[in-house]
Amino acid sequence: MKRLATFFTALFLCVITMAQTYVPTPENIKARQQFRDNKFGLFIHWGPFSIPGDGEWVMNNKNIRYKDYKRLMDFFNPVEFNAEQWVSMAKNAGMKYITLITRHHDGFSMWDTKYSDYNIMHSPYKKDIVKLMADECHKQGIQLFLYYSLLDWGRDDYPHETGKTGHGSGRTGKGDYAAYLQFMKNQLTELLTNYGTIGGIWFDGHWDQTQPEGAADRTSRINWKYDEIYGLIHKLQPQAMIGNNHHMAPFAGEDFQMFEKDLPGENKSGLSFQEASLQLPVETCETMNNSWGFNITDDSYKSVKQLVHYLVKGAGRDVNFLLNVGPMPNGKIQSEFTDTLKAIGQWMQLNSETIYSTRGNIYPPQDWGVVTVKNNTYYVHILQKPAQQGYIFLPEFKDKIKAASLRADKKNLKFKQTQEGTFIYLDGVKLDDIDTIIELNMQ
Ligand code: JFZ
Repeated sequence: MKRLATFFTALFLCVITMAQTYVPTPENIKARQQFRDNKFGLFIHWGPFSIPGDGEWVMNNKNIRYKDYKRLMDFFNPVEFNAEQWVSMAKNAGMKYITLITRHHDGFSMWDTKYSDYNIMHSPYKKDIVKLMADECHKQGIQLFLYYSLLDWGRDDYPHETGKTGHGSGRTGKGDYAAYLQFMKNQLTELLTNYGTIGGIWFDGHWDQTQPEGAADRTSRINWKYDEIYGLIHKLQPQAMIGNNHHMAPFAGEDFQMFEKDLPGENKSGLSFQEASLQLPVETCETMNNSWGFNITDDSYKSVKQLVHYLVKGAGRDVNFLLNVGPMPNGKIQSEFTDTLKAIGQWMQLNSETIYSTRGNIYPPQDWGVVTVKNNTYYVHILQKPAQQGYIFLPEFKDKIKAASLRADKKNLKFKQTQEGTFIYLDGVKLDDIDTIIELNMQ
């Protein structure tokens, strides 16, 4: 009797919460697991903003009026663009998904949209880039995520007067969020209807309507009505994962959390004050140099080692890595990027087993590196020379080890497990310049 009462109370509570909160479908839950397994993706910032070679914020930063800026559409003719090459490049780097800019803050739509004339079909190129990429991704079996800006520097209906950016665009008058929201819903409906299965939507621009990151007040000056936007997406493609680069704890209806240019716990970017979600998958994005969109003067390229370290450190924290390229306006990707991606791919060829489908956050990051885990195997990644000579120490590590070996040559390693933690002896081990991986077979 008592059990029955408990059952009905539980059922009642379930019904109440279901009415109020988003319950992801089984497909969506599966997509989240897949996302965690995938670990590594390619971010692509590309569009007419690439033409001036000054990053994707050029319109805002140079205060270019929209009526002048729009002319870029007339010169966007990326005749060298080859979707097959881009997708192969990503796959060869070991990436499992691509996140493509479909419309950035400058408002240009990279697909054949009915809802704005400022789109790729009105450029001399006249080919739907989202379609070309979607078809190729599906063909090569790699997931496609779509970046979509909530902020628009050109449209009159975007609530620009309360926005932090885009004030040099020459807009007067007041925005009309109801109209703008309808526009976004129309466009998102196209993106989630005409391009096959989509991995997810990567929203950006929320921060335009808030105090700067780091301020105590995190409220937005407009009500974005995310329940309507997210509801629409989940209705059209329930498995599609929604993420929003608002730099806060996830909002209701979101399926993953993102960080920008930081691992959780760091805040080098000044954008990452949020705590990492313990429920949702987490992703962090980073640039190959210091720019998202093509920047002709930016040659501060990160090394293969730095980028592999970022990937491994992310995996150790259970965080995906979305690595960006900003292709050139002609559709080619500069050799500095392609060479680095190739080298990362070579590292992945040998070591991806210690990354894909592993889970992190099982053991806290140490000065020397991180641990990733899959089934009964722990992968100890030594990224920095350990403080002590001849061994590494894993404080508090008490899980029982059966055998330890150096992954590179399968050589067995001695270890000792004590009250304080675990010692793994590195007798005769030559540390790898990027990552020395030790495999622990657990009892
Ligand atoms: C955003 C975009 O503005 C940028 O162009 C790029 O697409 C990146 C991945 O995401 O970056 C931000 C986000 C927030 C702020 C600045 C840049 N901010 O709060 O000042």
